[in-house]
Amino acid sequence: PEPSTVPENGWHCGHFFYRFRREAMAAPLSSECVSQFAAALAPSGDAAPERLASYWISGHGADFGIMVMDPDPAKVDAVHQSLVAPPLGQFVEAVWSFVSISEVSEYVPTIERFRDRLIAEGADPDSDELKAKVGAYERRLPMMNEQRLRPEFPEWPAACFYPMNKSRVPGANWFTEPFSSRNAMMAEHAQSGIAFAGKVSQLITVGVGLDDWEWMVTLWARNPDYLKDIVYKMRFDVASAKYAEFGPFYVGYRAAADEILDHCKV
Ligand code: 76R
Repeated sequence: PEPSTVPENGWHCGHFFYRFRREAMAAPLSSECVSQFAAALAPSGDAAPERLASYWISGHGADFGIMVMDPDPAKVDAVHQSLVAPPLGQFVEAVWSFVSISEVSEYVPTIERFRDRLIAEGADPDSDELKAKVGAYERRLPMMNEQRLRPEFPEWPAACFYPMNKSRVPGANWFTEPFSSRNAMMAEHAQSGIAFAGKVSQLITVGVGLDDWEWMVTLWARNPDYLKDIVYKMRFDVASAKYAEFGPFYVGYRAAADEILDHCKV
């Protein structure tokens, strides 16, 4: 392929978390800094990434966070650079970030595997019912893959972000398990997830080769209850109970630039 910074399939994804350096502020942010903040979170024209959402973050770990996606890695990083450029930059400090790319996981059933699974669950291979289910999946799959690769960000109020690995310790090494058993564990995992349809929307982006953890988990929820409910439920799935390792959790609430500044009293 031609050398390029644009992934062949997915989009670049950046999660950035910041604190306001109140210790460097003698007074509230100047109107110049406020404008810079607002402009950084609402880039326009050529600078506008395909997706950008901002959140105020609960707890002391960060004051606010942003999530950005675009085919061009420079457009994703430019949002961060616009926040930390002078003069605002002396008052804004990045505390954590994660670099990843969207993809369609190898465990997303192909049409063939979807059909095989229904048969394994007892469906009659020649039945009209099976054909109808496979047909419906075949029609939905392109849309579902579009949401995995180039997701719309739901406008829901609550969101939670955390990185994870699958363990490589003796007795629980995910990467030495055969595909068939990983696939079965991920099918159980997906069943748990589907129970939250309409309540939680998730995006799994990949950090392997790009950052310190293997995956970045983004959960958007209609209500924060569902964040704790889904993560708790999944703790009992073998894929998580036996193999998952987690990094820092950030929980936040959707907020525009002015709402973040208001909330943070800067
Ligand atoms: O993408 C799909 O919907 C297909 C099924 C599916 C896959 C392949 C799926 C469904 N997930 C997949 C892969 Mn998931 N997911 C997580 C977490 O906290 C924890 O214990 C785990 C963090 C949550 C909350 C979650 C939610 N998922 C993965 C992968 C592996 C990627 C790889 O190896 O390629 C990870 C690390 C991961 C982690 N998952 C779902 C959900 C939800 C809500 C669903 C159902 C989505 C739906 O409605 O279809």
